[in-house]
Amino acid sequence: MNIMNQERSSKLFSLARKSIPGGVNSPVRAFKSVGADPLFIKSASGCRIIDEDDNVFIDYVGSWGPMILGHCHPQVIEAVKQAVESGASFGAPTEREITLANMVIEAVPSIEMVRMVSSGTEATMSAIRLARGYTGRDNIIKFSGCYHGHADSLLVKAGSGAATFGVPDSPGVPADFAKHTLTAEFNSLESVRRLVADNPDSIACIIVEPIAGNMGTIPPREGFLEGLREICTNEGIILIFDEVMTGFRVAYGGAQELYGVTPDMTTLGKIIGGGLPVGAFGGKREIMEMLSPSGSVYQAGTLSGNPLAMSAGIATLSLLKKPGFYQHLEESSRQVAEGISAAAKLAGYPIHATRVGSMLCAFFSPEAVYDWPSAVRCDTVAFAKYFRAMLQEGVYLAPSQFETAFVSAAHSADDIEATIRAAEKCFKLIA
Ligand code: KE4
Repeated sequence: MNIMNQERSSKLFSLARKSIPGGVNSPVRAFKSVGADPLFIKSASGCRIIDEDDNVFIDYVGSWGPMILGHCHPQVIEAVKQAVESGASFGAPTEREITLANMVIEAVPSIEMVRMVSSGTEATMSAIRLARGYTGRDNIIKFSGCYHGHADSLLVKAGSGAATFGVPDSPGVPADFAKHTLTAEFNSLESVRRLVADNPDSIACIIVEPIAGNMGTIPPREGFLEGLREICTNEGIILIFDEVMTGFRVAYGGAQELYGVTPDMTTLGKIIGGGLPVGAFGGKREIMEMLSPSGSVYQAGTLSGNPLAMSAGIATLSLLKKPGFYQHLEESSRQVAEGISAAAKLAGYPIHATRVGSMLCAFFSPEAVYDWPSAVRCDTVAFAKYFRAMLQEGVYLAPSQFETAFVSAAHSADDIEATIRAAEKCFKLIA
């Protein structure tokens, strides 16, 4: 196996660590969990990224989800170029914001009104505040292994033992704050029912990734989402689908279209910005109109609805709307997933493979993975070895067992073939 040259990336990484904590602007990029130094990327096109040492990779991270069209789609580039020539930001309302808002509302029927922000974290943080303001309740329920960004109320892990209250999952989160976040198990309605029974009339919302994408890719079990819907309806709890990752990814109308379950609020991000910083949260009109300035729940943002990001989002969604887009993506994603599973089987290495649309994951575990406790039993050392070997073979996977791989419309049959050949070599290495 050729050992690729990483000289310039290594030099840049040591430079970066002098001025940026950990040398990166988001922790997972540091490649810490896969025992390697990060590659510094200088350009990308289609499904390929090129690092500072001119190594070329087939990219399955896609900027963690936004690049569903592939990198540098000409129509997205052109839209952003045109927008920036008229001004980068005004801090005033623009027509583009109405256009993208209406595209989102048309795509996702449960969204009657939507507010644009600049990240998924802002979207979930604001949606939770709005749910608390609308219900007058303080507690929220999230799920182990689900990630909704880094707002204080979401950096919380399940309380120890039988304690239902959350405890901080990061220094800097006050215990008084964390105690309002209750943690259930993904795919376990029983764990939700227990928390609701133990905390009557005090839960403002349940926030869930309808397809968990931040502990690897874990689909909802039959009846799980429907059960959450029923509990929320019966208890007056706001059901928030965090579709920052799944929105416009698994269907044009997101996971709620795929599974036919309607939340009260939805958070979005990633794809709706086409690679530029965007988040959004939306839902029922009566809830959304409680937001300032029409209502009393405060939320704001200097660059919310930024014209460049709106332009990239409008161009992206216009292309996703085209007939046949998701059918094509489904077929190529199926080929990638089946090819990687066959490669593991050929090498005699047991994996548990999951896929929903163009979100996929190979769990390095001989047993089924359906929640955080089963995900955390994966062999992360073996995954790290596989990741490094795939990198050497020119395939850029997410640098963590607990992430999702994304297929884009730009992944060709040849790219998929090359990926599968690489997987065959790499699984043999670790078997
Ligand atoms: P951002 O604040 O990173 O834009 O979005 C937070 C977020 C919210 N909800 C879901 C379902 C998400 O997946 C995310 C962010 N996803 C991670 C990737 N697993 C972002 C990558 C990173 O943190 O660098």
